[in-house]
Amino acid sequence: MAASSANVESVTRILNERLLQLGFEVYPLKIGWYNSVLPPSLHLPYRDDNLAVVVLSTPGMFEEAFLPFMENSGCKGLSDPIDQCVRHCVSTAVSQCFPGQKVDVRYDYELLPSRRPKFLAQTAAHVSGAAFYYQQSDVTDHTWATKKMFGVCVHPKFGGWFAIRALLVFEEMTVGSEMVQPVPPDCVPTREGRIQLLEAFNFHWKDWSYRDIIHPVQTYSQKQRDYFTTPPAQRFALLKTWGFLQREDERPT
Ligand code: B12
Repeated sequence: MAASSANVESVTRILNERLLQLGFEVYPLKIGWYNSVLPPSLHLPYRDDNLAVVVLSTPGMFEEAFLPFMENSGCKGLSDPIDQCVRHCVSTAVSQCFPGQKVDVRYDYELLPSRRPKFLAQTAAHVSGAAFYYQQSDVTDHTWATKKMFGVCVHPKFGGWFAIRALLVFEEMTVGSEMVQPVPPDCVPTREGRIQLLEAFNFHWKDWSYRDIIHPVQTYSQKQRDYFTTPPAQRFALLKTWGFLQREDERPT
């Protein structure tokens, strides 16, 4: 099918109708915005004017999507339960909202055969305007010498209390020049703030202080904190203490 002009507002509205109540947010972007900041080896193999949507999970996702997913025994096998839940929510929304449309859904945890991630989540979040991506290059005259500091996105409402989960590429939908690239809110504008943020994310990420670099409107609930501070291998045992995974065929061995 030839590419057809997309109504960006209607695509985001339809997705939001399904996903907002599950604790996700969606932000549209053009593939060209993403590819233009990356070297050719990391480009997505689509047209510059192809429509894509980046999907974030907010603090609400745990209670609004994950616990009900576990309750309904949606979790099967040994792969990460949160990843299974996100995949279930996003793929169901896409197939029900856009039946017959070619949509390439890429998840944050998926790797290409080259071992590279299937998409760079932080770059996608930044160019869509969802969350500013603070990188080493955003701090002038820093003192980290030759050390590589990993960058981190900050959401204007949730600070660091969110995750970037998926990129949907609408292979048959294009958008025109009327779609203007939004600038993400620069919520950490000072040099000192950016140094504090990057140091917290790189050297103390386990204490989660980087998440509070701005005053967030909502953070993870105590139950969600308990889940994410539990090492991944012990999360199945924790889920059992919460009454999930009780049926024989769902119990990991
Ligand atoms: C591999 C990986 C890791 C690795 C390596 C980290 C890294 N950044 O390379 C390890 C295991 C160390 C790691 C650890 C963590 N990670 Co991690 N990780 C990833 C993953 C899967 C891929 C990142 C990657 O390989 N990037 C490749 C490098 C080369 O990209 P880059 O540094 O951004 O460089 C590009 C940009 O600079 C771009 N570029 C150039 N110029 C410009 C200009 C502009 C304006 C822009 C926008 C871009 C741009 O070009 C460069 C490439 O050429 C992502 C998910 C994903 N699919 O993206 C999560 C991700 C980055 N991790 C995340 C997190 C939270 C963590 C941890 C805190 C653990 C956790 N999950 O709780 C720790 C903290 C880091 C630390 N201190 O160790 C989050 C970050 C969320 C956020 N707010 O930003 C992500 C996005 C996962 C998610 N689902 O949300 N991680």
